[in-house]
Amino acid sequence: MRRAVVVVLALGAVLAAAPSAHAAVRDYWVAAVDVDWNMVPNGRDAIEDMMYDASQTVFPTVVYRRYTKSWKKPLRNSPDQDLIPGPLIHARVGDKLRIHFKNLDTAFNRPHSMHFHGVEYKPSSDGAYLPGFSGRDAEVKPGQTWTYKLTAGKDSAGAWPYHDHGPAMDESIDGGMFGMLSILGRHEQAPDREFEVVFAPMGKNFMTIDGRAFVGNTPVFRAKVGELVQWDVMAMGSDFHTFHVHGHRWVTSEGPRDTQTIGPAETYRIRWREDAPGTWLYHCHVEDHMMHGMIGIYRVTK
Ligand SMILES: [Cu+2]
Repeated sequence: MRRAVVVVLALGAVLAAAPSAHAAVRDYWVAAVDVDWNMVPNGRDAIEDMMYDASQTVFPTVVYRRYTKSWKKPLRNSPDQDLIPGPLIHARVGDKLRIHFKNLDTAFNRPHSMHFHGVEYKPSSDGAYLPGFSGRDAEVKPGQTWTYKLTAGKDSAGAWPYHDHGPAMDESIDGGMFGMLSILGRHEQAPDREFEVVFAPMGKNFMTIDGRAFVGNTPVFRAKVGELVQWDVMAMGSDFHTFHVHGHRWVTSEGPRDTQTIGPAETYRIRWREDAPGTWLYHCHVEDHMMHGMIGIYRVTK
């Protein structure tokens, strides 16, 4: 009798771990929210030993924030990260996504939208403003809502950008209205750790990762030896970047790399089985970008 219970429990665990055979419908509740964002909360460039005043590092802007159903309560944008990039939207190939968007921007009072890369949708879920052609999906006015209906297709596995494509797209992207979709294959193993790295220039003088500049402000990513780690890398803005991680290599279609170029709205997903304990740096290897803040710490413990 007891043995039968154990078998049933074990089977239950296997079923829970395996991806569902049936495609899911995943609902995300997202809002455009105005915030005062600080790019350098500790006021310091630790490597150059320079200090910054809040008047140089804080600016008012609009960002995407995740909410509970019907926008009742704010949520963290992802379990591990809650900086400038909007909610990390997860799906598997075959899933349908319903992204319920509300514009809560009262500071700038601009219409906003969400435009998604890498997934299938009808024109009414494109979110791109074109005077005379686009509809309400492309200019959701303050206080209004729109639901974007997306499908993760056979060629949708990977990391993808989303961003404001409304009438104020340029200001919005400069200010951080972007985020990522993270899509796994139908039966692909999920990583143990997922790190979101978004390279973007901000303000007049800063080059940020996830909206933060300089070691001590940018995200500290953590993993343990043996874990499957995944880096979702993206660039937004008008610059190209070269993503580099110390002490590690990864395999691309052109062979092993430890530095890889990424341009505006491009994305890639890098994976490795972690085997190198220590405190490492990750950064953009464009020297000028690194000096202006695009650098952070990666901690691997045994
Ligand atoms: Cu760069």
